[in-house]
Parts: sequence; C-alpha cells; structure tokens
Amino acid sequence: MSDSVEFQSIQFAVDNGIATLTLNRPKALNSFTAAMHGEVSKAFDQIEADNSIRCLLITGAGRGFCAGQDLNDRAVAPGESMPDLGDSLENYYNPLIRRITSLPMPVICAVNGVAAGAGANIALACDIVIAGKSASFIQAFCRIGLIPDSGGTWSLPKLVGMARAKGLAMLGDKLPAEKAADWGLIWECVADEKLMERANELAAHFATQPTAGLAKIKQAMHASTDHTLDVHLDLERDLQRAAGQSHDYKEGVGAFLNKRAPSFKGK
Ligand code: T3D
Repeated sequence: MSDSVEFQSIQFAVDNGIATLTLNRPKALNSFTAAMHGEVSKAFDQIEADNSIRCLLITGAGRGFCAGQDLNDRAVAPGESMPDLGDSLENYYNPLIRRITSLPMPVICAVNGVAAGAGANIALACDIVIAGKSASFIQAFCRIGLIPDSGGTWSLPKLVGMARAKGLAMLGDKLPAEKAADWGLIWECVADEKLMERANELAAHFATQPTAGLAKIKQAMHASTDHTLDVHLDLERDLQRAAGQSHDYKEGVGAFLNKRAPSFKGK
C-alpha cells in the first residue's frame, strides 16, 4: 500500500489497484478550501499517471461526506469586494467534476454522512454512489442565494426528472439516503456500519474487471445526453470496434468458452 504523507486536507492511498481518496476536514464537515482543492487535484494527478489503478473510491472522514464550499472563505469584510464565484468554479469545481467524469475507470462514492452544496454534486458526478442510511443530500445553494453548481443543474434533472430536480434545488430540503436510492439519485443505500465494507467490496470487484471497457461505457453514457440516437449509434460502433480489439474482450470470450474465470488486465 502507498500512503502519501504530504496531504493535510485529504487522505490518499493506493492499494491493490484501488485508489482511496478521503476528504479529511471533519470539523468543517469536509468542506472545500482552496488548499483542499489543490490536494485533491494532486491526488488526481497521481491517479491519472498510475496505470496500476483501476478504481477510485471517494469518501469523507467523520460524520459528514462534504458540505461544499467552506463558507468561512467567503466572508466579506466591510469595504471588501465580493469574491468572483465564477472564477472559483472555473479554477476548482469544474475541473474536479471534469476529472471525475472523464477518469477512465469506475469512480465509487461512499457517502458517509451529509453531502451538501457542491459536496452533493461531487458525489453525484461519481459513477456508483452508495450511501449510509444516516447520510443525506442537500442542494443547499438556494439557502444562500446561489444555484446548484458542480454539474447539479445538469445532472439532477437527468437523474430524478425535472419536478424532483427543481424541488431539490429550489427548496434545499434534506433528502435522506434511503429516499435518494428510491428516487434513483444514487445506486444503493446500506446500513451505516456496512458502508465501507460494501464500498471496498465494489472497489475490489472493479479492480479485477475490464477497466478500459468500463471506461468506454462511462464515456458513452455521458456522451448520450448530447446525442441523437443516430449520432450515438455511430459512437457505440466506434467504441465497440475498439473494445473488440482489446485483450480483455479476447480473454472474456476465451474464459466463457472454456468455462473458466477470466483474468482481465484492464486493457
Ligand atoms: O463559493 C464558491 O466557490 C462557489 C461554489 C460554491 C459551492 C457550494 O458548495 S455553495 C454551498 C456551501 N455549503 C452550504 O451552504 C452548506 C452549509 N452547511 C450546512 O448547511 C450544514 O452544516 C449542514 C446541513 C451541511 C449540516 O448541518 P449539521 O447541523 O449536521 O452540522 P453543523 O453544526 O451545521 O456543522 C458542523 C460544523 O461544520 C460547524 O462548525 P462548528 O460550529 O462545529 O465549529 C459548521 O459551521 C461547519 N460547517 C458545515 N458546513 C460548512 C461548515 N463550515 C464552513 N463551510 C461550510 N460549508
């Protein structure tokens, strides 16, 4: 296992093909500072450069997952100008969402407690979202005059439909994890004490799967939202053509025909 010691606001470890990134400012419910964004970005640099990593698991330390932007950094003293939140999205939140959604491997989010503001939408940008029963999702932005960012106004209507998306975004109510799973906002809600066991089980599964194929599934699913069926069929053709040349496809078919377990390399 490699465990980096350079980080203060996160914990980051790589073990058996699984990178685990834990947001680690529990006293402030793991809300994001510029320093934490910098550390998360460095962790992504490491993940993107390490071919042995086949799954990323994101979670939070303590009783919360992430309360979004640290609002202490947004206090404005009399006479000071307001911060430019567009710059904050451009420089920090948008690159993070782009990196999660384009990472060529499954990204699991284990939501261990409240996920509010950008914290909720960072979780929802992940591929497989599981949550402990006591966790919740809050589109807290409207409570302070903002709009859901980190992809929230894009992903929420797609995940739960326009009526529920608007209700979540415009009321800012707490959505308990069980209801989030019932609504299809997340994959699964499990008992709190089983959350990390289940997350690690899923990560261990993904670390043995055809990673490049899974990355193409993710790519196609994301691209589908902008495509007509006609355009999308062409994309599926191209991705399947590439997948059909892979080691893992050959291995999967060989294993099936020979009635043995496959041994995927992730490429
Ligand atoms: O600004 C930009 O760059 C633009 C991008 C914005 C993205 C965003 O995320 S905007 C939305 C920011 N987030 C929020 O508005 C959520 C604020 N937090 C809350 O509403 C509540 O804390 C929760 C509903 C999430 C949880 O409530 P509860 O009762 O379980 O906990 P609590 O007591 O409110 O919080 C515990 C501690 O965490 C507390 O500190 P203390 O009093 O014990 O010293 C609280 O101040 C701190 N905390 C929680 N959220 C934040 C925070 N500190 C700083 N920033 C936070 N976002």
